[in-house]
Parts: sequence; C-alpha cells; structure tokens
Amino acid sequence: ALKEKTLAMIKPDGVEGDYIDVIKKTILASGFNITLEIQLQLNEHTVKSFYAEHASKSFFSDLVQYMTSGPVLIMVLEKANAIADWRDLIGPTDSNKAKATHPKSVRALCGLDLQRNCVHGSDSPQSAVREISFFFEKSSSGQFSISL
Ligand code: YYY
Ligand code: MG
Repeated sequence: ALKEKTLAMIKPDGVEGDYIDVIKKTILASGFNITLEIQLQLNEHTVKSFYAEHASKSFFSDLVQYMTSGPVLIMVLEKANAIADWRDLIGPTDSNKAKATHPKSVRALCGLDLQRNCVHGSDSPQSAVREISFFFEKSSSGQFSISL
C-alpha cells in the first residue's frame, strides 16, 4: 500500500509528564517511521493559526493558553494508512472517555482530561497536508526545515 504522512504532536502535558519516550516507542512498535521531529515552544499566534478551525469555540482561549504553557514535540509519521491509524492509536479526544472505552490508547495512557489530552493527530488527508506544511517546508535541495 502507498505510504502516507500525518502530523503528530506531543502536547505540553505529555512533554511535561515525561511521556516522550513511551509515546515514541508506541509509534515505532505500531509500524510508523518518524521522518521529522522538532521540539518547539509555540507562541499564541502560532497556536491560534494552527487551531483556526476552533476559533469560535468556547474552549478556544483555554486551548491557546494550554498549548503555549510549555514545549511540544512535533513529528511527521509515515506508513501506509498513517492518518487513520494514528487517530485510532491516540483514541478519543477526551482522555477520560479514552480511559473508559479505549484503555490501550495513547490518550488513555498519557492524557489527563478533555483539554490536556497529551497528543494531536491530523484528522484527514487535507489536514495532514496543511499541518505538515504548517510546520515544515521542503527546500529545492529536498531538505526539510522548520517553516515558522
Ligand atoms: O482532533 P482532536 O484533537 O481529537 O479534537 P478537536 O475537536 O479537533 O479539538 C482540538 C483540541 O481542543 C482537543 O484536542 C482538545 C481541545 N478541546 C477542548 O479543550 N474542549 C473541547 N470541548 C473540545 C476540544
Ligand atoms: Mg482535531
């Protein structure tokens, strides 16, 4: 099958809670390659732009505050069916629901609640393209660099 790329992020609670190693092991054990990664402290402007689809939601300002509260680890994951498979692996948005219904998911194991759910995953092929190019750009030499 054709390989696909998706954007994964370990959010501030995941980095703070020391979950980077266990999440990376889970990623690799599930057959993904980590083709790019960078640890970054996001600023308010970047988070607002990344999560623009949620700008009108009541939780938006809390989300921006949380996402800027500490560093994140951004990764590009690659394998066949990477987008759907990474979403399956992370589980439901609400970590409390994940603990109840998807106990082996990353959000069940590492997340704290609905907001502090430890990881991000692109939700569609269009989102994956947008989100990967949001953080990374490919130069004419084929090298990737950060695009912020
Ligand atoms: O794609 P996913 O991360 O599973 O959820 P989204 O509905 O896109 O929401 C993005 C982000 O916002 C979510 O990971 C946590 C936060 N959030 C929240 O704090 N409160 C909500 N009611 C819904 C989402
Ligand atoms: Mg989403």
